[in-house]
Amino acid sequence: MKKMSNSLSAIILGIVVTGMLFTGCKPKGAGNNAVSADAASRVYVAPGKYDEIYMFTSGGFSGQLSVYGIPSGRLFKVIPVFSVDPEKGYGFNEETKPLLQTTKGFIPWDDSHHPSLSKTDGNDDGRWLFINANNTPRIARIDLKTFKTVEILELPNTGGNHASPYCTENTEYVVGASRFSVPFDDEEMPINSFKQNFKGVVNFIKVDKEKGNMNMAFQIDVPAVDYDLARAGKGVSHGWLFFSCYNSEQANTLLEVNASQKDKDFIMAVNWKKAEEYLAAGKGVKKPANYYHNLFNEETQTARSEILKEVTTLDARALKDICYYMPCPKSPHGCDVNPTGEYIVASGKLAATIPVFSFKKMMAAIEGKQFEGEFDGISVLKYESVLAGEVEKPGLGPLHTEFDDKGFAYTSFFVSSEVVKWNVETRQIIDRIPTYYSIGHLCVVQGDSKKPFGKYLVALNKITKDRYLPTGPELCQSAQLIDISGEKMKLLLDFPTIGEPHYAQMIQADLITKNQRKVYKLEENKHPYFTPNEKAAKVTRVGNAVHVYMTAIRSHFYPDNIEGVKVGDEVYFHVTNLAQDWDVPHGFAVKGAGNSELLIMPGETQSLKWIPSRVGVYPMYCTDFCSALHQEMQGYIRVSPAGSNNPLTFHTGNKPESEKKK
Ligand code: RUQ
Ligand code: CUA
Repeated sequence: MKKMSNSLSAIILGIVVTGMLFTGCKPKGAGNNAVSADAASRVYVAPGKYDEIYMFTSGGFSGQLSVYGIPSGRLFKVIPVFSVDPEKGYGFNEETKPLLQTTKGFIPWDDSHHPSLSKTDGNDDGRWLFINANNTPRIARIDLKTFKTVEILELPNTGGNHASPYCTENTEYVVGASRFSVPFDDEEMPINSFKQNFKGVVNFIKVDKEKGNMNMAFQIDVPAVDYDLARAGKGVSHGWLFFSCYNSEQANTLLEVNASQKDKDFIMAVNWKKAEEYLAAGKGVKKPANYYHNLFNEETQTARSEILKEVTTLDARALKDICYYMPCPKSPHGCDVNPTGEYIVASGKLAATIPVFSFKKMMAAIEGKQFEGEFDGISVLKYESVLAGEVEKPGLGPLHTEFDDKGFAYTSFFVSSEVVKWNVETRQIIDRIPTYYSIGHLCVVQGDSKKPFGKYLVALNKITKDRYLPTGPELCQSAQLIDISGEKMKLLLDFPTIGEPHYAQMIQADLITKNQRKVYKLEENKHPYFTPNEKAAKVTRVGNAVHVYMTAIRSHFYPDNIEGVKVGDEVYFHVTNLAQDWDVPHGFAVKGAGNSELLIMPGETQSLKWIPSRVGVYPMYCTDFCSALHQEMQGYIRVSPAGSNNPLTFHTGNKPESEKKK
């Protein structure tokens, strides 16, 4: 979005708002005086008290997800998802490396945009959170019992998984669609044959009701345009999905001009229940594909990758009643569905109004064949026949809309830097509040569910300018907390975010806290290198592979002296944390190791691979301050020359293990 801002500005400056320098524009009323008098007390969470709300914020180009408390704006945690994280050993320890495997190899980074909480009956159930990788198309699942990434599924034949990952009403599916239509994976052809050869794809990923495991159910082949954002229908529109798309010009170069030619692009309505019927009737075609499914097993505490070779596809051009296009003014971005499921709000970035579509009218228009024609084999409904009405003169550069529980919608305006509150039924504007500066997404607590909690809204801003102490050329991204409990919106708090906060989801805290896991029980640990107690600790050698079955407990490792390792050995430290108390992790690090530390939760086992390249005596130690004698939690590994005959010995305390046994 940050990059888009330049091109967007060129167009908007040229054709809409001459003279308005939008990236630097300071909305009226900017400054501290815009904050209401009781703001401090509204966001103050006294020491030892809990926040009322969790906010899960995407890290954008950091590839991660961060967890905040609301209303305080306190940062609790950064959960690594698509990017490696040495702080947690994520992508460095042997257990999590498979999560980042793809058909393009091990990928240590991605760009993640849209967190999506799992739903039951259209409401956030606090079980899992899904998030998309935009660059190398994948969807990840985070388990909210542990706040860990436990699954990543690659999406085949997809470019730029941006319209993703949106959950249907009961998390039957999460979906992801091509933002960059492409030829199939591993096919190359002239780029200017886009119109003839490139393909758009919508992925439907089935989610297991009990475990949450993802499975590629099917793909729908759709025309090659840029699918941007999506929402599932709910209530009356349950069974449908709505995708915004731009570039119906099907341009493949200079999109800022070439994809802004037409007056209208589309919202694509997808009848996924119908798609299921066609699949059951055998209309799916199995096609070869190539993609990774990486799953973390809670029992073995280890991720495994499987490579999948097939995908079932449905052709939207042949199966006419799965997909319909609704014309939508000027490069729509956000596509949001209100709590009843009746209204679909589409925000055209370059449009002067916000169209609100009616699901009821859409169904009647389909029934009555109110088509204005076809686009690339897909029926296009008549704009007037599906429109409930338009919000007139709402602001400049509308992007995203969320809802409260009182029938109001809140739309973000990137160019005019504001949030606008309007009535969903009458489409009258009720209030507007400036944001500092250039808001992208916004979120309301449970604001995409059937039951929003209309107390807070967070504006997720792209540009910070003068709001914080400067930090060199790059300033932090910023969130702003807004009170939406009354008729007038009130600014309460600014707080910085980690990475670019594309989207966030907020949820009432008790829906998450009731499921928290505090420790991993030792008796349930099925890790293949689990060491249940110090007596079971050992060091084994098979060829040049040395496996250290190690334990950690306050405040020592067992063993803490190891000899007989040789240069060029592949040493694996499999460290089990024997603690069974909440919040007692141990860390583990070895001098010169080319990866990261381990950070091992109570009852967990993690493995660090180390190939010593030089002779020496190498200290190792605990990196997480775990007790008064944490600093003493240390040891040594002696590394001898490659051909040496030093036997493998290990111990903690004075007697070497070899002597104790005598
Ligand atoms: S997109 S605002 Cu993924 Cu709107 Cu960023
Ligand atoms: Cu264990 Cu510090």
